[in-house]
Amino acid sequence: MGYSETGYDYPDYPDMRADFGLPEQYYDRYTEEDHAVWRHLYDRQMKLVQHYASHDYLEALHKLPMSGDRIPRFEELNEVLYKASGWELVPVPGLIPALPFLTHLATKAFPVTHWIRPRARLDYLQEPDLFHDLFGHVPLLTIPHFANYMAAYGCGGARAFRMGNEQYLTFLSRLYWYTVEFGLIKEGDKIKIYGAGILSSPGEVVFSIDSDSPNRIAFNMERIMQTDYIISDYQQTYWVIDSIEQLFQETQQDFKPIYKRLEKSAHQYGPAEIISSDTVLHKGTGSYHLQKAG
Ligand code: HBI
Ligand code: FE
Repeated sequence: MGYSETGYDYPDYPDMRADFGLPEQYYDRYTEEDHAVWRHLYDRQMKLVQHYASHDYLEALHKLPMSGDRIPRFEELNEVLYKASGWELVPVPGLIPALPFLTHLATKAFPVTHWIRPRARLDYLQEPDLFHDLFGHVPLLTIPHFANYMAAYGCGGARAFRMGNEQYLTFLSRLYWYTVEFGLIKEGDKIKIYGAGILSSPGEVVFSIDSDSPNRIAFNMERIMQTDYIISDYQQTYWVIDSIEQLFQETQQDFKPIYKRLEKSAHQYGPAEIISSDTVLHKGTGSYHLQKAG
């Protein structure tokens, strides 16, 4: 069953905790085919990220016990991760409700889907799998500034949840989407990738950096909070930060006045829109026509 439109029921996981965490990774349940899929995805992405990923990400990736041989063991990753930033991985059945997800982040735990996609779904899947979470998200969690951004995001998200206004969670999920999942970062005169959704996708690694089609705009938190995003295709706009530290600094303020201001302005920008106050680094041609990914 798993995540469905009606909610998050996981009858196949009777030992799942109330926080949607699982007691273990079930490492022995991985088949040779699962390990072969991991090898295929890892080798394919490693060829790409060497050139396109941020220096921070690459440096962090090489410090982790993660290779193309076999699916990594969470307990081995946790040893390095906990020493580096105080974080650890929590095995989960897949997508979990926003509040438990945010609460895990707030307590320095990253929910990682324990299953890996089947070969038939190599290029596209609706929800995060083991490869997306481990290869895309985990390396940056070894970097304190980024890990602290993620914990602050979780705290802010749980606080927004308490405020009881759906719109505040929408503002935050846009911020998460355009940074943690699809964020770009300046490195000298180049633009590189740090977003997990891009780093774990073969096509979007090249598209987000080399294609003329999407906009690339300097990071602006309140603008991002008002900007819709696309779920099942490449992004039409990428937001570019100056540094991971900049991202962390943005969270060191009370978001409540920001929510109130944005709620009043009720502005909502489309995914490809550019407005006069944007610092546009690249104005996209829009030549890539959205196709519903398989
Ligand atoms: N659950 N396992 C998992 N992984 C996610 O990335 C995730 C989630 N639940 C909710 C969610 N992301 C988003 O709604 C965040 O913006 C909170
Ligand atoms: Fe993700």
